[in-house]
Amino acid sequence: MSKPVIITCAPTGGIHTPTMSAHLPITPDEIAVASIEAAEAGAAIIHLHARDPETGKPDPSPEIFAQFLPRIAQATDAVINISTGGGLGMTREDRLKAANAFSPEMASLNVGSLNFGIFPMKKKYTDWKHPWEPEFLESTRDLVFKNTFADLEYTVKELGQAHGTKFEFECYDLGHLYNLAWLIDQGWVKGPFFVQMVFGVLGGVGADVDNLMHMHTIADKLFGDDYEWSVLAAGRHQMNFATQSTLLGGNVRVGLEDSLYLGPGQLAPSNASQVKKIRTIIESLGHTIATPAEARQRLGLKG
Ligand code: KMH
Ligand code: ZN
Repeated sequence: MSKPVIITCAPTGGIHTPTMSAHLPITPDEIAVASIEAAEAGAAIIHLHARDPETGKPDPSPEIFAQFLPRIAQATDAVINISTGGGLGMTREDRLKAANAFSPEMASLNVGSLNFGIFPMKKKYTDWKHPWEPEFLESTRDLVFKNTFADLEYTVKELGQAHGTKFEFECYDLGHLYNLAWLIDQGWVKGPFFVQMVFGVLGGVGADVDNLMHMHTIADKLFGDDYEWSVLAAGRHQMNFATQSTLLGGNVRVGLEDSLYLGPGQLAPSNASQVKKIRTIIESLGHTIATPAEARQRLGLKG
């Protein structure tokens, strides 16, 4: 019998923009409500970014996080995971500000640099709500999502060692698994490791199930029994890949950060709708979902 599936929900992110969906949570109130609903629907971990409430632009200010984190913590038992990916163009100090301020149980760590092409999305939209949106998407044509070895060292020492925060290690390609193995070899991070494999980002590994199988095989070789793995896939691949992960004994991530859709041509009306959908799939395949307490125990979180 395989272990209960840990569902992570990422309600807003720093990639999709307000014009793309009216259901994308932007304000602290919207992010709080979306997170609470997602937790009630079965998400054990909530992966969080903040946005400027006026423009919807990704914003790393702890003052904005402070307007929704306590509400989520008060209303749910879900594990709070603060992104250190932030938004493209933020400095590494910006990216760590909120996690440093709130010392969460978990934070994301992007385990390598990559091109992060969001500009193809621009083609689908014409009537922009804010001028920053098309400019931001276009800027990704010539931007690297920078996560150098120095950045990785800084983050694991600043958060992992100083706060006891554990990481959602986001791996967008095979080489990123080896970067994580390098961090382990340095003695800077301790297991169990939570490896979030990311498929279908332009610049990262494609959403092909052979890639998933191979990354899983290599992660098994590198991390043995000392890791939990999870899968997220961008856009239309989201549910398919979450299902494949479930079938292979992995965990899943959904949320409007990764896909705005619930099904083909159907915008997701909420984050909870995606959590409910993957939960139904998981349970109909004969699996169960993990509670936050089970996730904490399996991932070795400080609680
Ligand atoms: N949007 C995901 C593909 C982060 O926040 O650290 C990447 C992500 C990055 O979740
Ligand atoms: Zn994120």
